[in-house]
Parts: sequence; structure tokens; C-alpha cells
Amino acid sequence: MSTADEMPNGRGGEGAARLQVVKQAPKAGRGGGYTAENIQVLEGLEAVRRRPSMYIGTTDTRGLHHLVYEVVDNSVDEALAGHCDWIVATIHADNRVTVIDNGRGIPVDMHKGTGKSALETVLTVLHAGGKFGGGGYKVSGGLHGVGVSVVNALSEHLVAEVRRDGGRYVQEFRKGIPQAKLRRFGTSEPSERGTTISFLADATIFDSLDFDFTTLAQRFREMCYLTKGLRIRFVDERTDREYSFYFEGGIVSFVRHLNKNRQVVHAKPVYAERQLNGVNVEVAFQYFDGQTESAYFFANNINTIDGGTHQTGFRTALTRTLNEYSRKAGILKDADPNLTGEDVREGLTAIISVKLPEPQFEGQTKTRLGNAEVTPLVAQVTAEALNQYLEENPSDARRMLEQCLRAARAREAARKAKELVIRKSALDGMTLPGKLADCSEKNPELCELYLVEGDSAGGSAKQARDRRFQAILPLRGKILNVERARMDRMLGNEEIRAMITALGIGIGDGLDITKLRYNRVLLMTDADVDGSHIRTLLLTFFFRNMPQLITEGHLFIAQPPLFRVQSGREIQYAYSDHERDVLVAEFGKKRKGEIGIQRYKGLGEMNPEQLWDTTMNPATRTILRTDLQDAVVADEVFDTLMGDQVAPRKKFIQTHARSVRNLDV
Ligand code: 0RA
Repeated sequence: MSTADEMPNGRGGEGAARLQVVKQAPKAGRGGGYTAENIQVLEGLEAVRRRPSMYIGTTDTRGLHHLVYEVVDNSVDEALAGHCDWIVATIHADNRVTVIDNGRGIPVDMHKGTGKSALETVLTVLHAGGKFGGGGYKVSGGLHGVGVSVVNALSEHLVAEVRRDGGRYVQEFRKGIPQAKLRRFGTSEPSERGTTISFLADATIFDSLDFDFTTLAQRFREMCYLTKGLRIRFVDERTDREYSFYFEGGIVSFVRHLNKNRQVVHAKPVYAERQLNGVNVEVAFQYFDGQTESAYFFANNINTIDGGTHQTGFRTALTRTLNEYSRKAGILKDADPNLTGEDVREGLTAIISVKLPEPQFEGQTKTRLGNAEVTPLVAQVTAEALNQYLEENPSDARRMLEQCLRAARAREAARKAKELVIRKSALDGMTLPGKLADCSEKNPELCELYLVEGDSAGGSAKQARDRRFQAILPLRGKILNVERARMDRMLGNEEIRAMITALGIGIGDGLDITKLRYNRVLLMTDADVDGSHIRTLLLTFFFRNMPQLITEGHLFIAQPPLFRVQSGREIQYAYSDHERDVLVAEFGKKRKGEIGIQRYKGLGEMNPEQLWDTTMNPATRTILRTDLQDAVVADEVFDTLMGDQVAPRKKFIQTHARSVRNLDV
């Protein structure tokens, strides 16, 4: 009998995860090279083999990869303690894994009494590793820190080699069981110091022994970001691939890596490292021009995905420091509300890494840091680093805060939009805007709404319309036109709100197109630059906030004529220079006498009758249905003309100078 799982089970219980000497130890069955006296029946290790998922989570590839992490974590602990600066991990062609480090080497001294070496104890007794390590920060022993003994128990074969104290030592195991005592087999130079663990995972326990190169590489890269000065070489002999990781900048490099395909708001990440009360705190962060947050929080190199006390400290300090600075710098005025936590986390890439002697991991999955003393320490380091950065880089500071203010405005806009939807459904049609001249028809199928630029044109349209089925909502152009009307500012705008209420469908997520009060919505603006500007704003607004209005074919652009051509009693309208010329030529042929040409500079110049004939009478008017393409173009034009970037605006104006001039005739 040579394997732990065939051993008679003297004690049973799951809780007995502890080395247990069974009195009547059986003899080794097949050439194990060990004797009855030194066979320790490893009840604890047997428990690991019987219920592997209790120790490594699963026996699929995740669990398999855990074995590698466990061994490498022990080497990283040596690096954290300042005794190791390189690790080589190799996956061999037969799926054997070898991890070599230049740490202190697992202690090899004998324990009198047990006759076992420290190395054998570390490799066969659950949780024994820590007893010999003592103090310092540890990756292993943290989240999945079950110890190398678990790797040993779940390996068909494992060889540990140590170079220390001038010697070379080796011990071999099968399924956790030593095949012989630790043996010295040579000498070592101090420069050769370290540990080599080589193991072949047990194929009867794991679903597959297929290690994933990318998964492991990812983990090793992360370890190197988090452990300054550590070099990990990763070799995959199955596919002849190899990576070496080393990051001079530590977590600053990590932040740059996460932001490498993003447009960053400031060139240099904010960074600080401090040792406070025995806790090492490292923060690095940088804003990019996006809406998402990529913040990762580590405790002893373990990714605490559920956050915890270090996250709290960082978030609190970030929000408070940015608010204080904004007030001091006058970026936030007295009347402005504070930036919220959400505002300051938009477009934030951050790595927070703390290292502490006794991390407490909490929660179902033990992925939240619980040490309360960490919160003020991280807050202090974050605030100091950020304050210094803001003081020393005022223009970066301004860009950073503009990003946060943009987030604040967007949040406010979303709130207003939501409020609007709620109010709409609460009162349902009772809050129609005062400026709306509604139609008498109640069947939306038959109704039209004209959105008319300017109060005077609105007045003409009200007189011109067929009030049975045509409604008019005048929009004061000036208001829409102010500044660079951002979407959120537009939502705060009375005119826009009136429009949303009149349409009845709500906005954004809560939009319900079936509630549309008018089958046709017509934009009626002047045929000049301002008119086209307002049309662009409106189209963009609909595209971004009520796309269904466009895709379902409800949105139209009215086509007021540019010219009135009169000869005698006959009046014709022209919608372009060319049409005007054709009309003039026709009139000239038909009769002699004066031909009167009136150019309409705005809708207000038409009397109600003319407006009805040319633009509003369904029998004679021309209207253009907008499609998504129009709106997309409008959206791009909007971004180009209204956005913050100067270069594309300049390019647009140069490219379109001719059409701009045409608008401006
Ligand atoms: C126990 C105690 C010490 C080091 C280690 C274990 C150790 C374990 C592994 C596993 C892979 N590489 C390793 N390197 C070291 C401390 C030794 C001392 O104090 O000299």
C-alpha cells in the first residue's frame, strides 16, 4: 500500500486536517524506498485528496492553476520579504511544472523528536509553512493560502530541491508521501541559493492537466506589477513560448498598462508609496476620457474584488481632496454642489495595493479586506499624493476636474430626465406646456406637431395652421443657441422640457413610443445659419434621446421656400436659386411686365396664408422625412462643432466652407 488514499482511515473527520501518526503503519508496497518507521500516515493530506475542492475550490482548470499560484505565491513571499528577486516558472511538455526562485530556501534543519526536516513538515503538514516563516507580508496564507502541502497532496509526483547553508538538498514525494528522507547531495554557492519545486498534478484528481498560458501569464504579470523589483520568467515548453515580466514602475506601470489604449486626461499617473504603522500603502491612478472605472484593490498582492477597508480609505480621500481643491481653485462655486463619489470615479484607472502583516479577509469568498486600521492609512497616503500632484500640476488638475464635472453634469441630466418621466406618468398629459397650441383632434394618428423656431414664426404658424389636426410649439431659438449647448444643459432647458412633455413619450430608458401624441413631428426652422444650427441641435437631441422617433418615421423637416416670385397676379414659390431662375424665365416668356422676387429671410416674413400654402398645407407642402443617417450626420456635426477639440472643428469648417457659405447667402 503506497498511497494516502488507500490508507486505513483511523480518524475520519474532515476537521482532522492535521498530520496524524497511525500506530500500525503499513509497509510500503512497491519500491518506495522507505520503511515502516518513517512512514507518516498523512491523514491531513488524505483529507485534501478526498475533498480537494475544500482546499482549492474546484478540480477543473481553475483548481489546477491554483497549484501553480500556491507555489509561486510562496516564492513571491520571499520577494516581499526582500530575499528573492527572480522566479522562473516552466510548464514542461508532459504538464509537469517547475518553479525556481532565489529566495532563502525552505529550511532544511531537522526537528529532533519527529526526525523530520522543516522541509518535510512544510510539504506534508497543512498550514505548516507560516510556522517557519515568521512575520513579514505574505501572499501565501492569504486568500487561498493553503500551503504547498496541498499542492504536494494533489501531485502524482513532487520534487523539492533547496540550495542553502552551502548545501544542496532534495526530497521526493508521491501523492504527498515522502519517498525518502531529505537528502543532501552536494554543495551550493551563496549565489545559487533558493528553492525549486517541481510537480506533476494528479490526473486522477483534476479534470485535465491542460494549463492555460495566458491565464498564468496574466497572473505573473500582475504579481510583478505589485512586487517592485521582482522578475518572473515564464516558459511554456509545450508551445515554445516564453515571457519575462519586470516593471520598473510597479503599480504605476500597471496603471499605464490598463490605460494603454485609452485617451488619458493627464500624462503622469498620481503615485505614492508610504510605510505607516507597519502597513505598506501604494496608490497609483490616472484619469482617462471615459465613463467607466477600472480600480483594483490588492491586499498582500491578492485581488480583493469585493473591496474593503483600503477601498473605503481611497474613495473617501479621492472625493474629499478633489472637492476641497475645486473649492479652493474656484472650479466649484459656492452655489455648486459637491462632486459625488460617482463623479470622481468616472474615467478613473486606479491600483491600490496594501501590504500588512496580518490581513483579515472577509465575506463569502474572502475577497474583502477587513482590517479597519487600513482605512485612515490609505486615506492619508491618497490625500497627500493627490494634493501634491494638484499643487504641482495645475493644468493637469484642471483637466482632471473637468472630467469629474462632466460626470456630475451627466448625472444631473440623467436625474432630471428621470424626474421628467416620473412626472409625466404621474400626471399623464395634464402638464402640457402653456406655449403649446394643441389641436382639437385626439387621435394621434391624425395629429401633427410643428416645432417652430422663434415666437414670431410660432405666431404666424398658429394663425396659418389647421387647428383641427395641427399643433404648434414655438421654441425660442435664442435659448437653444446659447453657449455650446450640451445635452445635459439642454435637458435643463424649459423649451426642451416643454417639447418632451408635448410629445408624451418620455425620454431615454423610460421612453414609450406608443404614447406619442402626434404621428408626425415637423421641425420648422429658418433657412439660414441659425435655423440650420437649431435644426442640428434638435436632430442631435432626438437622435441621442428619442431615437425611435426617427427610426419609426415620425420626424420630418418642413421645407419653407426661399423665394416668392410674382408676376401680375400669379405667385409661385422657389425652394432654391435654380428654381427661382427657372420661374423667372417662365414668367418672362409668358408675359411682359414686372417680375417681383421676394427672398424670405425667415419664417416670420411670410404671412399666415403664405405659410399655409407653402409649408403647412398637406396638399401642397413638401416635407422631408428624416432617417437615422441624417441624425447620425447631425450628431457628428454636433460633436465636431460643439465638442471640446479644436482641430477637428477647424478641419470641418475648412472642408465644408463652401456649404457653410451657401447657408449664409
Ligand atoms: C518556510 C520558511 C522560510 C522560507 C520558506 C518556507 C520558503 C518556502 C518556499 C516555497 C517556494 N519557495 C520558497 N522559499 C522559501 C523562511 C526561511 C528562513 O528564515 O531562512
